[in-house]
Amino acid sequence: MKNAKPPVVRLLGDDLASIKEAIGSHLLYTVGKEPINATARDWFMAAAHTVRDRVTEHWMPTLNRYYREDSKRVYYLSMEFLIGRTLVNSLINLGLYDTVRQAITDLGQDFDEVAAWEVEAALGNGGLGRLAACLLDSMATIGVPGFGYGIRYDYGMFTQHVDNGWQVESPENWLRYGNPWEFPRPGVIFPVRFGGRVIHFRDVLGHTRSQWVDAEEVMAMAFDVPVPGYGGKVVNNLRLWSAKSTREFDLKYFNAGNYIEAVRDKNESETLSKVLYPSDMTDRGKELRFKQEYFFVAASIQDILARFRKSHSDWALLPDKVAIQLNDTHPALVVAELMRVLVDEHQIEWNKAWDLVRGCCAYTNHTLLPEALETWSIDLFERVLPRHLEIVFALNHEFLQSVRYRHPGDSELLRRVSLIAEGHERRVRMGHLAVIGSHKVNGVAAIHTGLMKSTIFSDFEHLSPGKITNKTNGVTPRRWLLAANPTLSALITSKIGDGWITDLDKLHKLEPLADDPAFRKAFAAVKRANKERLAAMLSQRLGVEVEVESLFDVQVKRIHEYKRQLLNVLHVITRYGRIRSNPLLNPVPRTVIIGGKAAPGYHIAKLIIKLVNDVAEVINNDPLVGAKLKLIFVPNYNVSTAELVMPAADLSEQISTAGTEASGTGNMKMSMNGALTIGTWDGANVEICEEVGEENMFLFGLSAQDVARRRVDGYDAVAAVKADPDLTWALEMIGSGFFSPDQPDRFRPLVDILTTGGDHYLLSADFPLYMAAQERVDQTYRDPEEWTRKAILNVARMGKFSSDRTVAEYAREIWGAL
Ligand code: 26V
Repeated sequence: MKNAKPPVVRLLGDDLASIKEAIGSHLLYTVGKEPINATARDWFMAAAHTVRDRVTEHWMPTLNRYYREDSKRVYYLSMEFLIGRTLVNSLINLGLYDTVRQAITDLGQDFDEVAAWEVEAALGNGGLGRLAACLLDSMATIGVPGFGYGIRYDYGMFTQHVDNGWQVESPENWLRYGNPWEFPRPGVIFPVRFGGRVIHFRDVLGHTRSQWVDAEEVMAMAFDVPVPGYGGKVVNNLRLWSAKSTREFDLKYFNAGNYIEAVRDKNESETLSKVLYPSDMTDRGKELRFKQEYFFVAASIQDILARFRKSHSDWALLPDKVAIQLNDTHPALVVAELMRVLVDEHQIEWNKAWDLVRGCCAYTNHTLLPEALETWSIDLFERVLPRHLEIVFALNHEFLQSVRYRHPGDSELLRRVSLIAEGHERRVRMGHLAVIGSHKVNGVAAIHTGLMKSTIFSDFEHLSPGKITNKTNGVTPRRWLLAANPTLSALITSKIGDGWITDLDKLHKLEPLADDPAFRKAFAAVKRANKERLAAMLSQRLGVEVEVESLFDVQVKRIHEYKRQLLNVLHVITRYGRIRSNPLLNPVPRTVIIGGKAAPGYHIAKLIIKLVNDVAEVINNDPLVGAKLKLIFVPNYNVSTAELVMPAADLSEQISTAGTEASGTGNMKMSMNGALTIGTWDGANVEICEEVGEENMFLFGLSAQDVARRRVDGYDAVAAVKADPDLTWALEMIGSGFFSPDQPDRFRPLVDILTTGGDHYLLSADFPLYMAAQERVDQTYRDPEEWTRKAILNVARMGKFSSDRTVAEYAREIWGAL
């Protein structure tokens, strides 16, 4: 009877009366309050627990079913999961949104206010972490047995304040009031070791064996977060590891009577999961970061293998039952760790172990930028993970032997593909380790995958043709359309039914409606309402009033030179100059909205934020300009802010230097919500264009090939600036201190980067083309019917960019799990 299917027992009611009663009970029994003294946060907690109970009812049966059916599990290993708030999303996925909203209202509370008390889970920097969250939603929705593994940081992404125009970071203690969505698992706890040394010996059979000894130990304790798919039937698991000092460690000190020392050291060993590194491209080489990577890799591998061993004794089955997806190289230590466990701890023969590792692992690359490609110094590696370094050396030796065999005499090739970069300091290349340890490697948009093959991994493409494949990113339409834009969703559903929610290609049915004036009117009204909603937030949070009739021109993303927020500002300044020099000009009124965080140590990015704010200060207070132009920096751009901003955008700015933005996902979110894109031939913009048609976008600028060619030929930035009077003037304004009279040379570094510094991201090369594209934007916006028609076609043709499609491709072509 072991395999008999147990009935799914549901004890909890989903009707209004049951929900009201449940919220009341949780308020009393879980929160410990009564309606008379409950705060909005208390009501949030009560509502969250009510929802969590109902999620949990499907969670255990899902996990039991995977066990019973011995399903192949997909493990998504990621240092980041940028989840955002959970309440509304879970309600929607469970089909309980209307009921719970009504229940809370009946209980005398404002639902939106209650929901706003949720502190978002910001365990990620940006695109990479948010993608992980979208893929989890889609895995649960389409029924892939997907398990996320990550770190439960005490401090996730910092909160950004703007003080006198400058970014100021403050730590976000998101767990302060407790996290209602997590289940602590004090019983699921694994040791993770660091340091020590390796001993080599011969076993009874005469085989050479290695053992890692004298290492320090930290414990990894699991916290589980249920992940409900749309429809609520499948609920997967996200397991986040938290560091705990070991018991032996506690006793050693306490018994010695050294209480204070013990507590101090205990805290130290628990720093591993304290804080997310807030820089998404740099901060390489930091020891704590390396330890964090190993910490979650070691814990996850123990957990994965323990689960496998519960139902299997034959190791050869591992790749049939376990798929491990490496989200960038951050978990690439999996390759060495899995080898170590299989060979050293389970005495599996080296070559067999290697086949198992490669059978399980696959690696996703998310950037080509050299400063973000991880390498670790041999010194650090050896000190922290001595046995792993031996394994890396051994793998490298074998790999290079195989290359040498196929390409005798090509020592340059060996040098290029080696896992070890030789320089003044030798370093382990984590990308190369991930590539050789995986059966598939993928990029996140067609152009990015193409560039991977022709640049950073070109040698591997020749050595193993077919290993590198493309999996274009997507976003979950549940959070980014259904939840974020209820009015547009209702309009869509009223016309084509609700099938689009799980089959986004169905949006195609909207196409004919682009030519229906009544539908256009309704669509435009929805956009206007969303702009009003955003305007209200801006007014309340920043005290600025914006004109809802104006074109909302939005660039929201991390602040990076390659993303070229500076190019956006140069356009704004040019526009300002034109308005000032011609007061009779009647331009299309614009509200330019910029939001994003800068890495705390990235001075140029912080200076760009200051520039945006200083320029805004001048323009927004110039009576000659009025509503014709406004510039607004939205502080603390995060998932919750994105949910307000995306539906309100008219124009989506995606203007990275071609070849630098791997995919972008904000581009998809805005297009899906009816914004037109002004963008470069970069990342997923290229594929969005293939879908929606070039006539429905404003693409401009150099191609990735043009960019590469200019850089090789040598680019004369000074000449490029001189050649363009608008650009010359805008830079002159910035450089002369017009926007910073209190400190005229404040922005000199920015001007220098674009001139004497050589303008690495080629802003000056694209500037005239960008201005021309902005001109086309204005002309189109002057014809509201035409604008709305294009906006509708954007929505109708975004089906490809559902993360359901992305996950289905991974499942079929990489994981073998659909
Ligand atoms: C690198 C590092 C370096 C060490 C310190 C911490 C850290 C954290 C993250 C990263 C890699 C960031 C790469 C990244 O976020 N790429 C973005 O991935 C998105 C999802 O695929 C994609 O849409 C964006 O275009 C891409 O920039």
